[in-house]
Amino acid sequence: MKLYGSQTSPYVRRIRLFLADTNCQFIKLNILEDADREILAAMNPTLRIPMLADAEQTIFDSGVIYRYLAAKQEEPALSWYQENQLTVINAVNDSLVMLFQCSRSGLDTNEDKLFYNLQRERIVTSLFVLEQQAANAEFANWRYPAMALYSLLDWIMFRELLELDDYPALLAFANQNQQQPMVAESDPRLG
Ligand SMILES: N[C@@H](CCC(=O)N[C@@H](CS)C(=O)NCC(=O)O)C(=O)O
Repeated sequence: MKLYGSQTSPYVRRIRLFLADTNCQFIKLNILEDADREILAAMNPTLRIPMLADAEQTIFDSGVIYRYLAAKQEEPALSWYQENQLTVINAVNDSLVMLFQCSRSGLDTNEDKLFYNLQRERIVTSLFVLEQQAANAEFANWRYPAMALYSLLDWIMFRELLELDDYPALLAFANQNQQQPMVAESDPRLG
């Protein structure tokens, strides 16, 4: 099996954390660089990472890759509640990726514009719920939702996208999981 992605992507990292105990090969791509972009385009028309190549199949989208791997490893399925947790984590992640790309395009995302306001509002409402859930120790087990949350939080800190001081339970969760398998090797700061 080969996982394609970047060192910095939080979507790639959650899969790397899930695959920590396997010998899946990690192929590092810089998707903004021509040669790697050709590999990306040949494998995934959505032009996003991660992608997983296994035998004849290529699977894309981290959520689908997770379900594929979980089925292969005979992991118990996530509950609907955990699926909702992932949706909330993804909502924050997607909005932050979009704002980050806007910033990188030279746009001022602090402007009072509908698009920016909608993303900021979603980020706040979603992080509020994740904070409550972390305070209730709902991410105490190092399973896929916790891995996805950890990858998001550490990416937020790495890119300095948000001040997390208003979310003490999320910060505590991030601190408590720094020693988990594959966390050090998948640190976006190594990218
Ligand atoms: N829903 C996708 C989102 C993946 C995603 O947004 N990946 C980002 C990197 S963090 C990406 O490839 N962005 C490229 C682009 O937006 O053009 C998943 O869960 O895999």
